[in-house]
Parts: sequence; structure tokens; C-alpha cells
Amino acid sequence: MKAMRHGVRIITLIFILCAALLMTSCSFFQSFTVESLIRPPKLTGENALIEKAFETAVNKDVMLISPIAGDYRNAFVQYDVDADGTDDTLVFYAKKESPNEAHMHLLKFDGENWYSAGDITGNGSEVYSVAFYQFDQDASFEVAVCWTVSDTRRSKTLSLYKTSLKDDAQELTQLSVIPLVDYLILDFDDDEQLELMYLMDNSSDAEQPFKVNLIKMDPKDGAFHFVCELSLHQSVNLPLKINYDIRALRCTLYIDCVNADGTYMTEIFYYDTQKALFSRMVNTAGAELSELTVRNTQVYCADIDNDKIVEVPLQRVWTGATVLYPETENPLPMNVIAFAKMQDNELMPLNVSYFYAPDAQFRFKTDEFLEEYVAAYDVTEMQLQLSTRDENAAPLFTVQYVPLAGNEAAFNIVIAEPEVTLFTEKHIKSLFEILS
Ligand SMILES: [Ca+2]
Ligand SMILES: [Ca+2]
Ligand SMILES: [Ca+2]
Repeated sequence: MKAMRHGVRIITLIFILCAALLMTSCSFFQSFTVESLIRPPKLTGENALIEKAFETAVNKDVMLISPIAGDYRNAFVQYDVDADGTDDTLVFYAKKESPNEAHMHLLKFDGENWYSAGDITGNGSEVYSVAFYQFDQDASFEVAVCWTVSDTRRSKTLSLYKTSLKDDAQELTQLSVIPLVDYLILDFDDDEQLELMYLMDNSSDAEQPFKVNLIKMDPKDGAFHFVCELSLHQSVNLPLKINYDIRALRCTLYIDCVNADGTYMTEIFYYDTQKALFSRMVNTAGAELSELTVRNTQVYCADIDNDKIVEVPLQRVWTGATVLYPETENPLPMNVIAFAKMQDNELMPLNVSYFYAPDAQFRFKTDEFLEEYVAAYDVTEMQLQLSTRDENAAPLFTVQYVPLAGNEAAFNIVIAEPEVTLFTEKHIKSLFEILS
């Protein structure tokens, strides 16, 4: 059941993705208009001039490619790459005759006209993300393009490009090509220079299926050199999301992963600037923090209280609360997810916890109930009942999740005895949240 739902979700995602690609490939103008809505307003007619310059340089008959993730989601990306005070335009596309080969085209503006200033053949058929960084000490930015091939979350290729200051020749040059799963570019050691951390598929080694590498650019020749590495746990099937926070100059990394057995966990480690090493977080009892984060629910780290410090999901049993699955005769203990903040090497749970309903897209905020109340959730009925801990007491309220057409859903709330219960419908409603 669980696996099936997951499959449906993936298919939906792929469908949305395909729809997005189709939209951009069938209408050059349409996708460009969307970009102009996102960007600050431009002079009238400028988009048309860029479009014309691109058509002249490349061909009318191309498929535009929009980045899947990151800050720039349009095939046309405007950024002052060479830092000369005038925005440049990058265009991502593929030629009809070689649709599996994505390209990046650079257009520049000379004050009067847009002109072609370089074209690069990428390392994939799709663009995962594009971002701009300042690795070396010259003014111009390095362009980080993460190329991918459809249907592979595991393997991407990060290419770094530089614009040279030559006016006449090709202005885009490739600095490096790194196969990876995911990456983070950040000043890890507070030396005012960026480092690149990337997750590498190392599955040829069954004991260390993923590695985290940190590399640093030598500004003299633009080459990266190795700083340190860390192997993720052997149980990890795929790293899913990278989070980080910086406290007192220490950068802590939180990598949410799915394990081979279907559980989830967060790898927690920090960069030790003095030793130039990644170091796993271990609490005062000697337990590795990562191992305390194993959970059944697919929920990721997040800064839930907006204090720029990442909170980590921890699984806890709600004593007395139960979940009835269709495939088991007796109810099983209910788990809730409590968000915890790392303090002095310990994961300290905040007063923020949720029950994530299995096989339904909602969560129930449980903070105020864990001590005095118990819940019972029926997976088949998608129905939750809350009662006091008195065994003979009738439920105080019942909430049923009702899926509607499309991605919509509603909650059917029944309050047992409105005149005696402490809970109003408004309050109950505020505890239930539909997840997208
Ligand atoms: Ca420029
Ligand atoms: Ca640095
Ligand atoms: Ca926080």
C-alpha cells in the first residue's frame, strides 16, 4: 500500500515535469513571458530583442529547457555574469536533431544590440539547476550548471563555467565537471572563499555507498583540490536533501536520507575548520546523533521556528495512542515526529510534534495532547479519534480525512459532546493540516 502510494506520487511528479517541459518546448514566447513576470520589469521590447538575437545565433527550431530546481526556473536566465554592469542572458535549449544534448548559450548586450557570445554543449539532456558563484578573486561570476538525464535522481553532473574577458572569442569556458548526487556551495571555513561540498555515488563500494567530498578552488589556476571526505552510513539508499546552519563559525550539515529498508534518517556532521575534517556529531552519552533520527515517516529537516537553526525530526511513541493498519489485526503503537534542535551536541525536542497519517496526506499537531490524551487512527477509514486516558470515556472528537477531486481534501469533524468538551471546531481545524 505504502509502496503503491509512493509510485503514484512519483508518476504525478513525472507528469507535472513532462507538462512543464512541453509548455516550454512548444512556445518560445510563452515561457519567456513567464520569466519577465518573475524578473523586475524590463524595457518594452527587450525580450523580443533577446529572442531575436537567440534565433539569429542558434535557430528557430530548438526546444527550450527550463531548470527543474533552484532560483532560476526559466530557459532564459538573466544575470550580470561578467559583472560589467549590464545583465547578460543565458539560454538553455536542445536542438531538434539531438534532443538528448542540452546546450547553454550566452547572449551579451553591447548597449545597442544583443549578440551571441558563446555556446556550450552540456553534460545531460536536462538542466537541474543553475546558480552563480564567486569562487576566484576576479570580478566575474562562475556559472554552476547542474545537468541531468531524465529519470535519474541519483546521477547529475555539476559543471562550472567562467566567462573570459576576451571580447572577440568564445567567452564561456568550462572549469570543471563533477558527477554528483547533490551539492552545496558555501564558505565552510570562514576564509571568505567558497568551497564546494558534493555527494558522490560510490555504490561500487557496498560498505560506503555514498561519500561527501569537500573541495576548494585554487584561485591561481582555477583547479579544485581535495579538502576532506565523509562516508554516509552503509544503510543509506539515497540522500534526499541537504540542510545546514552556521553557529559560532561552525557549519553543521544535515542530510536527510532514505535507507535501504525504507526508513528515513538525517546524517548530522560538522566541518571542523582547525582539523580541516568533517566530524560526526556524537552526544555526551556517546551516541551518534544520526542514528537517533531513524524514522518511518518521510519528513525532512527544516527551520520550523525561523531562527536560522535547522530542526531535526525525531520519532517518538505517543504512549497509549494507536494506529490500526488494514493488514494487521491489532492496533500498533502510534509514532509522532517531534522536531528537535541541536544544542551542546544533544538533540533537544521542541514543543512541536505531529502525527503524520500513513497513506493519507495530512498531519495532526499533537503537542498539547501527548500527556493527558490518547489518539486512535484507523488507516482504512482515514479517521482519527481523540480521547482522555480514561479507558471508558467516549471519544472527544473524531476527524476523518476526505480526499476530493484533484489534489484537494477536506476534514469531516465530529465533536462528541460539544457542551462538555473543551475543544471547539475552530481549534480542532487548526490542528489538522493537509500536506501537498
Ligand atoms: Ca554583463
Ligand atoms: Ca572558505
Ligand atoms: Ca530553527
